[in-house]
Amino acid sequence: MKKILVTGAFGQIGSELVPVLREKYGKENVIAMGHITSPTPRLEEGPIVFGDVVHKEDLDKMIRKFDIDTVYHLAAIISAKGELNPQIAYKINMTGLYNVLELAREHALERIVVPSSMAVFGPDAPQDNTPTDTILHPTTMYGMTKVAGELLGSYYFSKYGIDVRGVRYPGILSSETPPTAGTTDYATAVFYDGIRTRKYECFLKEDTTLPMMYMCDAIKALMDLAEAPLKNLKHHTDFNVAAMSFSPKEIFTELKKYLPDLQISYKPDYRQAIADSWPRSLDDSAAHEEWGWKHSIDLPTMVKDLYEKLSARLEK
Ligand code: AKB
Repeated sequence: MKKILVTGAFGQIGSELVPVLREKYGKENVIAMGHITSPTPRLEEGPIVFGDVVHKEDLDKMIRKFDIDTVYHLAAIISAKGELNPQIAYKINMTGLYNVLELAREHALERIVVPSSMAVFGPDAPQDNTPTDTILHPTTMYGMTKVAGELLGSYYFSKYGIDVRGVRYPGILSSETPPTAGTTDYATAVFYDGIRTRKYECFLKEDTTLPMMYMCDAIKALMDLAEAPLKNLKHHTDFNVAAMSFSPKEIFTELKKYLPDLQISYKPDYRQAIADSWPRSLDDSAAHEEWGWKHSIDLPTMVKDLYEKLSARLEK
C-alpha cells in the first residue's frame, strides 16, 4: 500500500484531496502536513502533522517516520498573495519544491505529484484555447515559480528518474475553505458575501473571462494523472486541464437564480492586471490523449452544488 505525504494539506485543495486519498489508500496511509492554518475537522480523522516545507529537515523527518513513498506537494503561495509578498512566494514555492525533489532523490521516492497553474502563461501566449506547449512568459512571481517548478520537475525526471507529475490548474471553486489568496477567488467569495449579506464587490471587471474548474474535477485530474501508466506520458509536469470558462457577470447571473436580490458592484484592483495576463480558455488535448482526462462538472451544476452546500453552512 502507498504511503502518501500531502504538504499544504490544510489549504484549499488539500482539505478536499486528503479525504479522497484516504478513502482510496486507507486513513493511516495518508499523512496531512500543514503549517500555519488550522486543519478542517475532516482532516483530523487521520494522521496530521505540522511542518514547514522551507525546512528540509521537517520534510525529511516525516518521510522517515511514516516511510513515505509518494508526496503530493501542494504547499504554495498563489497569485494575489504572491504579488503582495513576492519574496515569501519565492521562498515557499521554490525552496519548498527544491526540498521535496532533493528528498525524493535522496530517499528514492516513487512519485511526486505537484500542481502547476495557468499562471505559467503570460500576455505573450495565445489567450484563447491556450495550448499546453506554448510560450511561457508569466508576469507574476507565482507564475514564474510555477514555470521554474515544472522545469525542475522535468529535470529530476530526466536526470534522476524521479517520477514527477503535475497539471496546470485553472481557477478552482470549492466549498470547504474560504477563498483568500487567488485572482480567481472572486468566484467563490461571491457565494460567501452573497449568502451572508446579499451584496458583493468584485475585484475584477464584469467581462474578465477565465478558465475555471470545480474541486471534484480538480481532485480527479490530479489523482488520474498520478495513476496514469508512465509509458503513456509524453508530458509530465505541465498538463493543461480545463473544464469551463466564464466571466464574473456570467457566474453572478447563474447565482442570481438562487439569490435573486444579490447586488453586485465592480471595483477592479491590482488583481485585474493578473487576470488580464492569463488565458481565457485552455486547450487540454494533451491530458485527454495521454491519460484520458475529461471534466464532468459544468457551470450550472457547480453553482447549484456550491449554493446548496454553502447556504446550508452559512445560514445556520
Ligand atoms: C490563483 O488565482 O492564483 C489560482 C490559480 C489560477 O492558480 N487559483
